Amino acid sequence: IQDVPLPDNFLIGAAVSAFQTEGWWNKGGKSESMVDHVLHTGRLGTLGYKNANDSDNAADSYHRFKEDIAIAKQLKLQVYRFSISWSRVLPEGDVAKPNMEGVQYYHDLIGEILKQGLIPFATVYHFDHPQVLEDQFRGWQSREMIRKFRDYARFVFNEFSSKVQLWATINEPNVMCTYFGTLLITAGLVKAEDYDAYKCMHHITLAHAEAYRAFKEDKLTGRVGVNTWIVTSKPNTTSIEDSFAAEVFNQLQAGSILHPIVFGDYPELVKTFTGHLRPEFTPAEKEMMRGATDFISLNIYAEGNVAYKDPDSTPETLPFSGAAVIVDKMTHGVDFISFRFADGQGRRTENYPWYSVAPDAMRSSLLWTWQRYKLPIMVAENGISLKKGMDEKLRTAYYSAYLRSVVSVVNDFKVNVMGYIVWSLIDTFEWSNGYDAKFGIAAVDYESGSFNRSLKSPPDFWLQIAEKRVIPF
Ligand code: GCO
Repeated sequence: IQDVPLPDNFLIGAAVSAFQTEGWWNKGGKSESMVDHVLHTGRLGTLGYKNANDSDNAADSYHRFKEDIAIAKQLKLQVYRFSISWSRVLPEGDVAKPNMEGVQYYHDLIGEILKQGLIPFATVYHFDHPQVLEDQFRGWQSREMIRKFRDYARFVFNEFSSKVQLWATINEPNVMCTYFGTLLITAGLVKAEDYDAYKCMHHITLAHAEAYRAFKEDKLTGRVGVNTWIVTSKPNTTSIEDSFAAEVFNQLQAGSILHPIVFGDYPELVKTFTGHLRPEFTPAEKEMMRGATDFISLNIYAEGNVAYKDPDSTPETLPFSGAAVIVDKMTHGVDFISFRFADGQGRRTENYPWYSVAPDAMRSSLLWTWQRYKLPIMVAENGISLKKGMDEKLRTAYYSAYLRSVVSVVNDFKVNVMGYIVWSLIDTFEWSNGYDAKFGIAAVDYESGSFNRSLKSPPDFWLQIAEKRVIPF
C-alpha cells in the first residue's frame, strides 16, 4: 500500500470546543451555561457520568490556549477549529450587556492563532447557551431563541470577522435537539412529555438561517456554514424495504437540517413521515432559508445499518449514545422502521463502543451529501477515542484510513472537499462521559491536575500529512 498524496489546497486541522476545554466556568464574567447546569444537578450518574463538578476546569484552556495552539503549530496543521462560549460573551443572554472580559479572551485566542500562522475556524455556538435562556423560556423549545441566537451571532460576527473568515453558526443542531434533550430529561430539568425534538430542530434551523442572513446583511467577508452530525446509513439487506428505510433515516437525520438551508424546506420524505409532528415553515421563512449556507460542514465518525421493521414487532432496544438518541427522537412517531447501529463485527472501539470504526462511512457520507447538495464540504470532525495505554498506532491507522477515504471521493468523483479537521486536538471533557473518552492527538494530564499537554505519538505522522502532503500508511 502506497502513501497517498493530498489534493491541492486541501486543509488539515484540529478542533476543540469551549465547554470541553476552557474551564473557568463561572469566572472571568462567564455565567452558567445549560450544559454546566445539567452537569451540576449531579443526576447523570445513570449515563456513566460520576462527578458533578468534573467539567468545571475542563482542560484549563482559558489559561493554556497558547499551549494548545503551539501543538497545532508544531504539527504544521493549517486550521484551528474552536468555539465561542455564548455564556462567556453574553452571560445574561442579552446582547446589550456583553462581557468584555470574555470578548477580550476570544480576541487574544484568535490573535494567537493568527500569530502562529493558522487559519481560525470559529463555531459560534457548541451546545453551551446561557442557562438563563432555559430559565426564561425553555431554550430551543421557544421561538424566542431564534432572535436571541441571531443577535448573539451578529454580535460575534461583527466583533471578530475582520480576523476570522471561516464560520460555523451552530455545532450539530441535530445532536443539540436529541442528545441534549435527553440530558435535560435525565437530569430531571424537563419532563419527557414536555420536550419536543422536532420543535427544537425547527427553531434551531431557522436560527442558523437568520444568523447567516445577518452576516450577509452586514456585508461581512467570510464563509458561513453549520456543523451537521451525519451517520449515513446503509440498508441492512438488499431488500427494497431496507433500502427505502435507510434513505428515510438519512433524510430524517441529516436531511432535516441540510435540505431546509439549501432548498428552503424539509425533504419530501421527512414531510411524509414526520410532517404531522413538525411545525411548517412559512413561505417567507422558506425564502429566507433557501441558500443559507456557503458550504456544508460535516462531523463524520460512524456508520449505521437500517432495517425495515414490521410495525407490529417489538421495538429494538438501542444502547444509549448520541447516534441512538438521534434515532430514537427523530423517529418518534415513525413506527415502521428500526435502526441498528454498527454491525457488531468488531468495528467498534473498546473504549467508546458506540462509534464504529468504518472508514467507508466517510466515503458514503461525503457522497450522499455531495450528490444532494453540490456544495463544498468541510469535514469538521473525525476521530477516535482510545483508552490510556492502548497502542497509539491504532489512532494513526484510523486517521490514515479515514483520510484515504476522503481523498478517494475527491479523486474518484471530484467531490469538492475543503479539508479535514481532527476531533480533537487535545483530550477534552466528553459531555456525559467525562474524561474517559480520549479523542485527543495530544494528552492532557487530568489525573495529576497539572493539565500538562503532551503528544501521544511522535509528530512524524501529522508532519507527513500536513507538511509533506501525503497520507502515510
Ligand atoms: C459532538 C461534538 C464533539 C464531541 C465529539 C466526540 O459530536 O458532540 O462536536 O463535541 O466531543 O463528537 O463525541
